[in-house]
Amino acid sequence: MRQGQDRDDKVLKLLRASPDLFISGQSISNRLGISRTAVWKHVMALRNMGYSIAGSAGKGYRLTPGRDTPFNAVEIRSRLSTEFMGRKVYLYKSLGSTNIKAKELAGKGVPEGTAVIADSQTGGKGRLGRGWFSPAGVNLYTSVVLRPRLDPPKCQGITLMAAVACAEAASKWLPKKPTVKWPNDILIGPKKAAGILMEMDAEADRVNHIILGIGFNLNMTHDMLPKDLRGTAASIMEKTGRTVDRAEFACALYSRLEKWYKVFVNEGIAPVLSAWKGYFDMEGRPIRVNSFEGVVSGICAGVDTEGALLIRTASGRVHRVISGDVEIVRH
Ligand code: BT5
Repeated sequence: MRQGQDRDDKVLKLLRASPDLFISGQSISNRLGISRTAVWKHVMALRNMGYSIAGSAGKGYRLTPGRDTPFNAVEIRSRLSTEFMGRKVYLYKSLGSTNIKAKELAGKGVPEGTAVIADSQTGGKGRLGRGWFSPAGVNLYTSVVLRPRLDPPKCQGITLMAAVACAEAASKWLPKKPTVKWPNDILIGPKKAAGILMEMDAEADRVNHIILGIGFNLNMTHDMLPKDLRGTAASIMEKTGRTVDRAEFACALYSRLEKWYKVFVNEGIAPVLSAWKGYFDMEGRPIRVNSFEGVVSGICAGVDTEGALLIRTASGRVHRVISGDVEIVRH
């Protein structure tokens, strides 16, 4: 890391606050408590990242907002309004999996909320050994490190908490709110737009860390998809026709994650579940659930107070499922 690199985002933030206006080097230097030479170095670094910053002797510097904002850690930090979620962010051009990198960082003791982003993943992970299709330049693939002081079994609710955060963040870009599919999918219409993968490292009565991984399809187009996902995957841009600024989306997501994580840790799962139900439209519909105990078909009877899925079978018996895959049965 270049010395002082962590201030690039502060200079960017100041320049962005007055778009199309010149701010003098002296004023930036006074506001950030750094020398004018340091200001100049930050401006040079930002230009190298692709920002268009005009400099004029006697007037100072002016940021010309570009059509394509660079997708990098400085851009994210300059837009972030959270206390800890995403405050430390590592962005890579390509990774095997952001969950694996975040786990490695968690082992080194990084603070709670540390985030990893990859522009593309070569081995993006789904649940149970499945994969996550992660092409470059279009979507968000991120993992955050959490260290809740909760009993490990209680932490299952973190997947539902993340689903609420994802749905709430995406609602800002969508004409109609997305829906959630128990336990870890966000859907746009009937198609999957995001998946959540929570991995926990815990002892009997305490959590060492949780890696919360989220893949959100933002600007991916249908022709990019492999054949097996063509009928089932969707992206926000496909729905709206408008490109989603990935840095802006990442910041919106971290802000909702911080909000709902605090609610979950301080107040428990009840308020999270009541928000989650606002995005859940499967109740009363015929479903088939594949879990460790086998396949159960019936009518979705909602979720219980712990977030487990309930299915009423033809015999009238209600099954409770704590993990599994749900398929909506269409007649
Ligand atoms: C999930 O698993 O939905 C969890 C996906 C989590 C991905 C993120 S990306 C950042 C972080 N780092 C990682 O390595 N992973 C996390 P599951 O419920 O098992 O769903 C996986 C299934 O979704 C696959 O078998 C495909 O059918 C489908 N799928 C794969 N890629 C997709 C995509 N981009 N969009 C929609 N569906 C996809």
